Amino acid sequence: MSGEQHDPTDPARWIDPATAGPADREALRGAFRDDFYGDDFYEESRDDEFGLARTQRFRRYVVAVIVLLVLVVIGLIVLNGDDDSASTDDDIETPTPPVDTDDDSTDPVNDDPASDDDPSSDDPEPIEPEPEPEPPGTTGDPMLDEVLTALGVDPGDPRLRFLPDALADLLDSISANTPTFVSDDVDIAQLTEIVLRMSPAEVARVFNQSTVECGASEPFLVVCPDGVVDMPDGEVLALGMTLVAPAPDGNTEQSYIYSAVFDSDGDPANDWVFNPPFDFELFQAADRWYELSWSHTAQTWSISVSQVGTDQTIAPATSAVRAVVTGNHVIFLVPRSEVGEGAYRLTSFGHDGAFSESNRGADVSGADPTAPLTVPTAEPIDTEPR
Ligand SMILES: [Ca+2]
Ligand SMILES: [Ca+2]
Ligand SMILES: [Ca+2]
Repeated sequence: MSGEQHDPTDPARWIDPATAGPADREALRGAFRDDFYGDDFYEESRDDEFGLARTQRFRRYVVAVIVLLVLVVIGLIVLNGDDDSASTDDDIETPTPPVDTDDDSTDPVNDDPASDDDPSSDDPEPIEPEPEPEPPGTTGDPMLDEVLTALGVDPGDPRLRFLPDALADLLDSISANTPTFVSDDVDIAQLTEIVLRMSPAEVARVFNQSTVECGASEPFLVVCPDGVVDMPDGEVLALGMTLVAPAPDGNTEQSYIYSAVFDSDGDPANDWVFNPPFDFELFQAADRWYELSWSHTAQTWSISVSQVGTDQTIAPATSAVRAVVTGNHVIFLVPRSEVGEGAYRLTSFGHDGAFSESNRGADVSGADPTAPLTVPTAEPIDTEPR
């Protein structure tokens, strides 16, 4: 390349168009090319000056675009590579269980037990749903349910023992007689046998702090003997009879005696022996009895407690007994401590107030009063507030 500069003002470069031949014109065009595009371009583009010039610029653009694209691609690769590495890390990373930084059970230095008990710093304990309380059961008799609930017993408890008694099986205290007073409020239809097991707190709550208050009339009648003492804790026998008709509360024509009788010591020496001709004497073979009486003349309920001696003497006894009267039910609540094993019989008796042979009738648990007393076999139930 010449590097030669062309002077456009040089008169030598001017030609006379009238005389200039093709060679002169060519020389002139060459000079202009050099002026506009330089010697290099002239050298390189002598075959196709303008096309090659555009090609050179185009190449520069292409190179620039390629470089830009390469940079963009590299950038994308770098960015994508970071994402890939992150996801790869995630893929291969083994999850680490959360560390309880407050757990000092293995840290001999930090032995502050209070810190472990801080619910705000520990993972929350899974909350166990409160079990739904079992709905109370029922005996099918709302009045009996009410008494059982007051005693702290679920009326649906399967340990309650219900024993049927024959209907219309009244008798007289002389087996040869036909009863002369026959009434549904004497006829026992069902027996209830429950053994309550009561803590000091429970006997206090139920018997000695007014839940089953002596003298109460609502929601059921509670009858106690004169000089009644506090119910001791331990087992309490709840022995009931369900009559065919409601108990005669308020009856003005007839008197009644409902009784629970026991062999209180298992010793036959003091058991009551009937006097002839009363071979169906209701209390035979028992040495202690609890008599709940309705007096139609006094219009009162009362309980007397009697103990038989070895000489067949009958003496009043101090007791914690309660009797509940409600609807068709008469229920005796007798502390086990007063009756030993508690071999028992329940009796019902209606009379005219004078035990007249012409106006009396009775029923007993079981077929007749010559049958042996029966020991309660119900499984004890721990009472609780309900
Ligand atoms: Ca009966
Ligand atoms: Ca005895
Ligand atoms: Ca009977």
